[in-house]
Amino acid sequence: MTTTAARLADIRDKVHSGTRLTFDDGLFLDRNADPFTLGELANFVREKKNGNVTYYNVNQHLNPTNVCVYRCAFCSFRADLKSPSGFVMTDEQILQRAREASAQGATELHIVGGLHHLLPYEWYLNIIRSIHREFPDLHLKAWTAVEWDWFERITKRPTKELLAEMKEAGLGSLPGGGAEIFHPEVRSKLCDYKADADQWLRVHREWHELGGKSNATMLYGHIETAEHRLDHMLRLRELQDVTGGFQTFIPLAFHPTNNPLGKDIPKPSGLMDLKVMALARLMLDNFPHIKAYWQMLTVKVAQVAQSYGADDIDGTVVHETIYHAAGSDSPQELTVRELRRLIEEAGRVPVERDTLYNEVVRQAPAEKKWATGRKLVPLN
Ligand code: V47
Ligand code: SF4
Repeated sequence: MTTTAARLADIRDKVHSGTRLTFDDGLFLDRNADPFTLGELANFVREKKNGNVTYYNVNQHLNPTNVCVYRCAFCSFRADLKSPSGFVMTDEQILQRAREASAQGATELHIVGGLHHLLPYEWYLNIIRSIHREFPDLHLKAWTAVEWDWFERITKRPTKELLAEMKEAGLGSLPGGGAEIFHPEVRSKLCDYKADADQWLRVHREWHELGGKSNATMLYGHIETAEHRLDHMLRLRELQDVTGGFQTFIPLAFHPTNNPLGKDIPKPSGLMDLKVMALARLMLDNFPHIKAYWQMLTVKVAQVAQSYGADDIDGTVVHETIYHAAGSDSPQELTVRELRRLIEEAGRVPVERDTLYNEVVRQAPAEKKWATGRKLVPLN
């Protein structure tokens, strides 16, 4: 047996016996394992944790403003304060979106946006309070750790106090955005001024300490190396060992259109998407779920990813703007029927979940509501 084959056999044994992989194991796999082997190993873990199920949810995205004080090099969504493309939604527009989501059977509203130069923290708090008051059944997954760090900067109040206050007002969970790549070698080039790795991790730790759940992301396929990706995942794994508050890890493929970073960098290939997905499943042994976010991976790769470690495909997602600004050619929404069909086609059993991974059992299928007055969007 060659040294490479022996090392791979050793890692295979570790995976099969549930032994945690090290940074060096991950690096070895990243450099040496072929896609079939990676898929086989990740699928073993995926099926051990989640059987044959692929989760989806019925959700909508709400981005109340795109005006942002930061200038992340990868961002195609932000606008300057005085830019004609900048927007701030009115209270009524925001409530109208929540009304629309609720009427269409959504269980979750995913709310994130820019860090506006002038809007006070109370504006963000009021969004949560007013939506929750009118639609208490809608789970509000809102504000990334970068936004929480911003709230601390503008209020001079500790994030834990703000998190507790917003929880009281109706906040349901935290989304995983803003993580990008934690390692300072890369982070300083992507987004030098916003919350750093320690601040991002602290906000999630505090939220977990308050009894909340959250997600984590990683933006890959730009200037980072395999070492940076592994470092990122291991920092998350370490916090998860302490709190257990993360639900899902979501690798986000870099989209290069309309942003400074994308000038000389192509979109990551489908094979890279699958490799990152598989390594995430293998390294993050304490994360219950890995999500293949179809909006950014494309429907086709998200389907294949169900055999490369992923057990979640996200939701019906209406009004997605962050990826579409950056060149995503995925459809803006999928109906429940389409989502279920593509999961079944991938050989998995579709299960609708709420944000906290409770199964949603509906009297009338959500697709009936979705079909009303809506055009079915063909799969790409
Ligand atoms: O933090 C921005 C990323 C994130 C680009 O928690 C880009 O369930 C690629 O976090 N190319 C926001 N990525 C989206 C996000 C998310 C998405 C789906 C589900 C969940 C969840 C969270 O989008 C940002 C940033 O990392 N992003 N621009 C771009 N050009
Ligand atoms: Fe602002 Fe977020 Fe875009 Fe960075 S990624 S510029 S923080 S909107």
